[in-house]
Amino acid sequence: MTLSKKMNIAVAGATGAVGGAMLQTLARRDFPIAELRLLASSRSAGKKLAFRGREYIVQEMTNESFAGIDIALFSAGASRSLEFAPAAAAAGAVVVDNSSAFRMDPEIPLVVPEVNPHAIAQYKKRGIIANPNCSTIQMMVALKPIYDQVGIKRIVVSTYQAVSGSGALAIAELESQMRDWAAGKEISHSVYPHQIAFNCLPHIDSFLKNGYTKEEMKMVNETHKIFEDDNIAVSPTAVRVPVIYGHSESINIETREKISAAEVKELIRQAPGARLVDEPENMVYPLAVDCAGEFDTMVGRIREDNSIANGINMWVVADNILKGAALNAVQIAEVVAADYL
Ligand code: NAP
Ligand code: 3JN
Repeated sequence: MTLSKKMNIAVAGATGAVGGAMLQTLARRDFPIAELRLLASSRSAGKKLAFRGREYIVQEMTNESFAGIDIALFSAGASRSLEFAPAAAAAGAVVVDNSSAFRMDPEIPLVVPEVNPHAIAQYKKRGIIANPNCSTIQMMVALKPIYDQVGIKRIVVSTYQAVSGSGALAIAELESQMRDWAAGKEISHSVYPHQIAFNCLPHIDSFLKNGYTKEEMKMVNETHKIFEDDNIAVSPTAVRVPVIYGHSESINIETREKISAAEVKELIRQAPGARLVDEPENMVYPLAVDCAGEFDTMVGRIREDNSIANGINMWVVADNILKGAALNAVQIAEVVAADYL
């Protein structure tokens, strides 16, 4: 996307894992920036961060941080978004928020640019656009062309989520447990309720009364909002696995009309943001280790479900910090800059 006007950009949570990826993504995509303001907590005020070969000093985020800012990219957690995003919007910035704070607010659009870019227009009421949860985003990229072609009745999805989704401390916990295991030492844990090394935890975020976790219900509710269709049945199981970057998903769908595996492959080949990686005969399928650092959502193992009439199975992998968070936010900012400012 070629943008003509330079924007004043604030990154709220610039010292974090997602904030750092936002800076890298702005640089990789040549986003035209006039002024860059890096915001974090008082703990980081004065710290220096590099961007495009220049040093920037991190400032403490306050309600006064947003004067003159065109677009504010938030990834400082939901409570900070609730506290500071309205002030940023009131100061005239368009906020793109990575947290769950506003996702289900009916006045705030929830956007995956390849899927529902038209929803961005609704930002004008509150000045805020929400980025979906990482597990929802990659599923939407893969399912959108199928939804448009034949409709989707039901989605059964199991996620295999990388520890980077829980932040830098979780990466450190996995690495130290691996080292301790190799050294024959006792394994301790603090980020997760159980050992994550050599293990799979069917537990992401807290459990709700209905037996699902919050992470799983985010996938249900966000899918309905993004597809503007509350009739799709969605049943997720979210699992944390000992992978550092890249969420994988096993997705089974029941479509409204019959579609063949060959037709789905053709749709994925043409879908924006998706890449078909599907040559099982050559042992080629999407892998988390190959997705790290990539912008595309990779889709493979596409096959007809042999247990029902209109079913498709697929394996979908994306970099959870990029397409699942930072890249999706920067793509929204690109549309805002090109079409609305
Ligand atoms: P992180 O590495 O822990 O970074 C948190 C950032 O928030 C840091 O820059 C931190 O600054 C800043 N922060 C904390 N308290 C603050 C305050 N009072 N005022 C201003 N800044 C403050 O976490 P992360 O992994 O980058 O994730 C950050 C958030 O992004 C998550 O909480 C979540 O809401 C969102 N997220 C979304 C997805 C998704 O699925 N779309 C995925 C991952 C994360 P200091 O360094 O000064 O503490
Ligand atoms: O666990 C993952 O893989 C994704 C984590 C997302 C996350 C982590 C902390 C707080 C979120 C989110 O984006 O839903 C939040 C939050 O904003 O609620």
